[in-house]
Amino acid sequence: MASQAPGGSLRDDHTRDQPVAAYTTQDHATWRHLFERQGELLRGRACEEFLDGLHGLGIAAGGIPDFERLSDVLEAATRWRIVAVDGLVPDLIFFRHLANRRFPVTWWIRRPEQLDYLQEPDVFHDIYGHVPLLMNPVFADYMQAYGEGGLKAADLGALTYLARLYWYTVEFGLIRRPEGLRIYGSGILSSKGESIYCLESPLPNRLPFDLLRVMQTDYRIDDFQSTYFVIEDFQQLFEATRPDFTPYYQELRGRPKLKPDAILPGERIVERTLGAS
Ligand code: HBI
Ligand code: FE
Repeated sequence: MASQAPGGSLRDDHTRDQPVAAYTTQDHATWRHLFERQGELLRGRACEEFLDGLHGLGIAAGGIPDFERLSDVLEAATRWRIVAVDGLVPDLIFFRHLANRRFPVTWWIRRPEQLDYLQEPDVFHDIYGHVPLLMNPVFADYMQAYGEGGLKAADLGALTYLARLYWYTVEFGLIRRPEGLRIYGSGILSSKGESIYCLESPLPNRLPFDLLRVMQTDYRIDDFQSTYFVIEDFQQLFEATRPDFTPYYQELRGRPKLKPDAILPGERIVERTLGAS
């Protein structure tokens, strides 16, 4: 990472104070570049809720934002706050933060040579990709329910299934709108190439969201997705997480894992409708 290693100590919940002094001018320039590039791309591609959240947070192109300031705005809207972490944290720690309406945000930013791709989340992916939708009350409740579900899934040895749900919704989800498909997944919103590919390429399958089908489907972490799942609205996601998942996990244990590009007999592909449908 370009930012210098932070000074302060790491707390036992894997959080630290955001090391704002560690950011270099290059780091802020990298933020500006990514922010402006995605801003151009996402008009007409990102869902309105994302654009409204980004605007509501007052995140500027200027440079890497202050997490405490963003948390004050976010907390007033949906009672979420941001906590700074060094990168991916253990599942249980992650779920516990989500269950308490704390979103873990990696504090450092990618190097200039990583502008188009990096494996693990950095501050641009987490702040720009994830935080704006936490301003939406329904999605904010879904994310807390997901965290609570994760703690239960851990007890049931069912984390693989729940990781797929996170991947195909929070990270790579699409939503259907009268004017066409729109993006809400953070992994797409923070990626130049995938913001275009997910809506316009004929290659990937786009399937209607189905909870069990999602949790049965494996995913790729090193390339664009082979399948995107399309929801009708965030309420559908939130409702899907209401029931106790124990019987779902039971059912899934009896089903084979599906490859990322699988299509089952009779499955309906959602059409690529760009602009007026
Ligand atoms: N940690 N900081 C961070 N960010 C994530 O998105 C994250 C994580 N740990 C685990 C994890 N995601 C995945 O296992 C989710 O599917 C839960
Ligand atoms: Fe993410």
